[in-house]
Amino acid sequence: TRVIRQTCPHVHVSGGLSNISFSFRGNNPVREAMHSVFLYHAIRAGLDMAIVNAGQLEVYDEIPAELRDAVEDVILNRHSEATDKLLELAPKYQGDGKAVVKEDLAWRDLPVNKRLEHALVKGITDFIEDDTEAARQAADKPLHVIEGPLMDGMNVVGDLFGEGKMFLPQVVKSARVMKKAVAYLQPYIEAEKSEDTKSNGKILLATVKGDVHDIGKNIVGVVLQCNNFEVVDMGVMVPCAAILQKAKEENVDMIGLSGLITPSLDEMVHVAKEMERLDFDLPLLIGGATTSKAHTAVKIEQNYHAPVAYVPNASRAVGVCQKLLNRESRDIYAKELAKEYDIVRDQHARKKPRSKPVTLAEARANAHVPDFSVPPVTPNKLGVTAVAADIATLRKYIDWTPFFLTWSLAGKYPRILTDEVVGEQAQSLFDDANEMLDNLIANGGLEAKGVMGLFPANRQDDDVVIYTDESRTDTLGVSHHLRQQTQKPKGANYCLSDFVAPAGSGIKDYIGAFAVTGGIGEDELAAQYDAQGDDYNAIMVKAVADRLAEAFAEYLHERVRKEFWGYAPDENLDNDALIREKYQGIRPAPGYAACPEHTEKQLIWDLLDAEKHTGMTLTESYAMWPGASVSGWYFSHPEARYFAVAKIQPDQLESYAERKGWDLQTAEKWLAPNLSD
Ligand code: B12
Repeated sequence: TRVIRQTCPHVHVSGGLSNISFSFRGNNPVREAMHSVFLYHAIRAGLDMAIVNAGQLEVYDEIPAELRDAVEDVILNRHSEATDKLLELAPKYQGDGKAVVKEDLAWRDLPVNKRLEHALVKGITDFIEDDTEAARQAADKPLHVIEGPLMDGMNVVGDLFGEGKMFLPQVVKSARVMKKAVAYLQPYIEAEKSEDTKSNGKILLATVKGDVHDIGKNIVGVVLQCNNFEVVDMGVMVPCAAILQKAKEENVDMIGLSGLITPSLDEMVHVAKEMERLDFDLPLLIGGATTSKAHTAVKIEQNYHAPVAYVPNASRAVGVCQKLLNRESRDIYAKELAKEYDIVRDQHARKKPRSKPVTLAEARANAHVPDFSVPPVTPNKLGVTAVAADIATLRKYIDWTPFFLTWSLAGKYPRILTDEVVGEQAQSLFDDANEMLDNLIANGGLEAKGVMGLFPANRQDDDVVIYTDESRTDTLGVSHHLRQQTQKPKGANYCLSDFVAPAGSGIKDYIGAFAVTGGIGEDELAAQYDAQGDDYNAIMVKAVADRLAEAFAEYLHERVRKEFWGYAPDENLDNDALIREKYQGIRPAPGYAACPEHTEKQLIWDLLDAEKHTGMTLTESYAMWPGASVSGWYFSHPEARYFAVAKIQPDQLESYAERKGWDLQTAEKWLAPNLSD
């Protein structure tokens, strides 16, 4: 690895780790020790990524010295008898790693500081109050327990995470232990009215105005706290002025912004411009699913003189924050960033579209023309229907794969549970999520609500006119769509409206709309967990609510096909087939690639009276509250399919603006992600 990195500095190195320990299958303690030792040395030599079971990794410093030496001799090929020695030693450590850990309470005999460190590293809450009390009695002041052994323990966690020796769910569990200890000490600290603790630095985190998503931000907050940063978390939908005022009040060292949907990108640009206008000099961190290095370089960074760092994930956040804290390293890092962004901007400017643009007229002439010889099925239940669903029902419709991604564990469910690399960690998370679902079903706390509507409709150019009734004379609303605008030598230039029969054709067609949430009560539950210092479950409840929202969308779509619209009454698919979309029809969601323009959700709200039926609301950026929500359209035609609109041209921008009744500037704002810069 070192030679590769030295010879080809821009080359990255990755590899599957388990291969090195294959001959020790059945002996997990030895395998885990081999993985940890290999990672420890390989990361130092420049390894960028390894494929490894995060739950099957011993912490390097905690491998018994005898075993570590023997493993190191083999991995580093330190002498000719290394293999024989390890083979000799291995049976001593034979046994199920899990059972060993469970039974081994030897750490309880360690001095209290070491017990606290062990509990933090291993995420064990069982004895934390007793140990914290013991540490408090031994300390001069309760605050010293935090500043001393607890911070020391968290520094170990932070270092291990930074070195790739611990993984995200483990770190979030460590944070829970820390918070429990701090909560235990709080009354004693307050009684003494002692001063604040000293941290590495203070970071303000906020999800920008108009956006409601906070799982990613909260994960970043936990990871930063584990590295002894003080986090001022302002929550979601935070206006720029409030962020900047708080930053001053709290005298923070940097500001971190988060956002999930594209309208949040503009808000981030606004915050950067305001920081410049108001003479701020704090570094600005940019993160969240919709952000990117390219957007940060092209749209944000140039508006603000101080460092602006795009941070792709939580594990990168610590390193970036550390570099930005100290003036000297900040200046060096700022130069690196500036250089990197110059390159990104240059690449962006020179980027040519993969296929040539066509005019809107040409694209329309190459529209998809579905076969309407079989007339569309008339829905069994036209109009608006509120639909309730209990969590026990929705649970059966959950697609679990994205749940693991939320926790940075990659792999497809159910295979991920037995995966050689991440299996154990995935199983443990899965068990925790199911325990939470059992609790929610038994005790309530989280509610799912939904509404759907089916309406007479016909296509009018690229839009779909939705009628009040079958007479098709009065318009209830117009659903606006965008058409693909690049050359398609082999296929059509798709637009969602293509899948609806045109007005004037005499064909009676229909469209559906839906809005569902799995998150009524999620904010309150998360706040309760937060108040108990339990970040792990605060994040877990939102991750579970997100799954329920998507499950609800799946469940409702099935009922629409079989019952409410009834165009596929005999459909009989299991959850796996549903996840693989083996059914007729689609349910594109505004914001996704086939209908990327977010304001269209307002029409869905108006058509369905969604707020009245579900309590769901839209923010000024058209994010839905609660966060765990999905909305979209139903198209029933057998040829209906998903596609990406991608970049559009000025003629379509103008046409869309006119159809929406917008000026060009407004159209440019909402269609920004689909316009060439
Ligand atoms: C799961 C998911 C959902 C879940 C909820 C996700 C959630 N609560 O975060 C549900 C099903 C509810 C959902 C709904 C919707 N979604 Co969605 N969703 C996703 C998906 C598949 C994964 C997102 C995720 O959970 N990632 C895991 C979390 C942990 O990662 P993260 O939030 O990015 O955070 C990490 C980093 O970004 C970073 N980070 C985050 N914040 C910060 C802040 C700082 C300061 C720093 C340093 C770092 C940092 O660190 C975090 C941890 O590593 C993405 C696609 C994708 N692959 O990203 C689409 C995606 C985010 N969704 C999208 C859309 C459009 C929607 C909907 C509008 C669709 C609709 N009409 O219903 C709704 C909006 C919901 C609402 N309430 O308004 C778009 C958003 C972009 C856009 N076009 O606007 C995406 C990108 C899909 C796409 N390709 O178009 N979605």
